[in-house]
Amino acid sequence: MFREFLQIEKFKRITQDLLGENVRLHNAKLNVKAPHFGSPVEWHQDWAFYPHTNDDVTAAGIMLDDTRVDNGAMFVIPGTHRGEIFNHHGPDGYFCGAIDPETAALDFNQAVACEGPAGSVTFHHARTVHGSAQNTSDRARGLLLYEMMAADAYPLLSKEDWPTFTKRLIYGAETNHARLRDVPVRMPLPPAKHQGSIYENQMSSKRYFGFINKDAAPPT
Ligand SMILES: O=C(O)CCC(=O)C(=O)O
Repeated sequence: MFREFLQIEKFKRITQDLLGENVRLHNAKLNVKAPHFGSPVEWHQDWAFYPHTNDDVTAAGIMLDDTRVDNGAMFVIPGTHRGEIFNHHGPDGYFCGAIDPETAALDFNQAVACEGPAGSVTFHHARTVHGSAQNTSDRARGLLLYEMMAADAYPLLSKEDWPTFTKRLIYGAETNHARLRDVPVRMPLPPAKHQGSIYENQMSSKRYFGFINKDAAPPT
């Protein structure tokens, strides 16, 4: 079913308008925020997690529930995809998948909430700074994310074998031509101490959004 969604004509057309005919899926994931509990996602750029040879890289978010700020809508800071790649390392020097909100030259007041009825779809560039707050409402918030790139954007860091890699091609034709562009890159190295999902990576990061439910440990 998750693969079938990618073949919806309108979704495919918009994605190819953004990335070109040949597109690879990097990852698909479901971020579910339970009522009163669902964790924040600290400010970050997806590009910091998976730099490629060019930045024709985007993520589509499909809202599975009516989404408002109070149930944890994702915020984006417009225009940041044209700027620098922020440091996503903690004070210990390890990658932690989050920007330090106290030192980064970012105006968080410029952030725009991606709100909409269930079924709404957003696309954000991999260099766009984004994040989301805890779900403080009594409604769940599900966000299905497809991270995708032009097929000639090759990962700078990958241990994947060829059959697995090429299986991720979703539109058009495979290529072994890596298109190189002058893009800012900070390697996510040394790797996060807390491996796994973004929630785990960010466990050692400073908090902007905070976690209100002080008695409850954030999900791992
Ligand atoms: O679930 C969210 O609100 C944001 C998720 C996100 O940015 C991510 O998983 O990279």
